[in-house]
Amino acid sequence: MARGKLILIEGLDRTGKSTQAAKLVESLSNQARLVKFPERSTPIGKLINQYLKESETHLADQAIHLLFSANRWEVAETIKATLLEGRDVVMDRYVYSGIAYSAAKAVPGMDVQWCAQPEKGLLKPDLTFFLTNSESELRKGFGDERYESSGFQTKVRHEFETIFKNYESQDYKNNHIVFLDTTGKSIEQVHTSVGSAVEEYIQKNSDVEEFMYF
Ligand code: NYM
Ligand code: MG
Repeated sequence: MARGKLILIEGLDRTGKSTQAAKLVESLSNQARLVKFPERSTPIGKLINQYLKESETHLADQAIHLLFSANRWEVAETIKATLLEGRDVVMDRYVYSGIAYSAAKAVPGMDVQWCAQPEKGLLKPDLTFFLTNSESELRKGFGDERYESSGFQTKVRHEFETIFKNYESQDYKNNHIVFLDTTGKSIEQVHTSVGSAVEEYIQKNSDVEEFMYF
């Protein structure tokens, strides 16, 4: 039996990631599984949730970065097991969010390389969507979680762009990335674009069995 595909939906806050990830999972046939990061229900996830929700919860920037990464490692084994069962896994955020949000803080020493280090060895997605929306930073109604301000989002967008600019380099070999601007598009329109890219990828790569790692 062929292994399932690991599909990632990435992007800034409020670009429609969670909606699209949920719709994609629904449309895939083989009991696909949705995994959202941060996974807030685990012991580390609860700490992350508290940090995001309560501005008085202080954690060093390095510490919270490592917790976000550890949260991925907490779930890593079950993701691989699900793929080996032949089921697809759709992730809502992953390594790239981890790097972009932390690097955007511009803490001395915490550059992209530093931020990427604890992610080494995690499974690389087979297919990554990067959602942008030119209105997302301007939109009203950002929640009141940490990081949810237009000033910080602009910095995060910068970091995402720097990360993905090098996507044709060795690091990104065999790593398929689809850039999707959702500005002015309906949920259904975006879903159709995502769905057809996934279908095309699966048709062309049905025989890919080996895993890729960061
Ligand atoms: N976030 C998410 C990080 O800073 N690092 C990470 O590794 C991940 C996965 O958490 N503003 C940030 C981005 C979001 C926040 O995510 C919560 P969401 O998708 O809004 O629940
Ligand atoms: Mg959010």
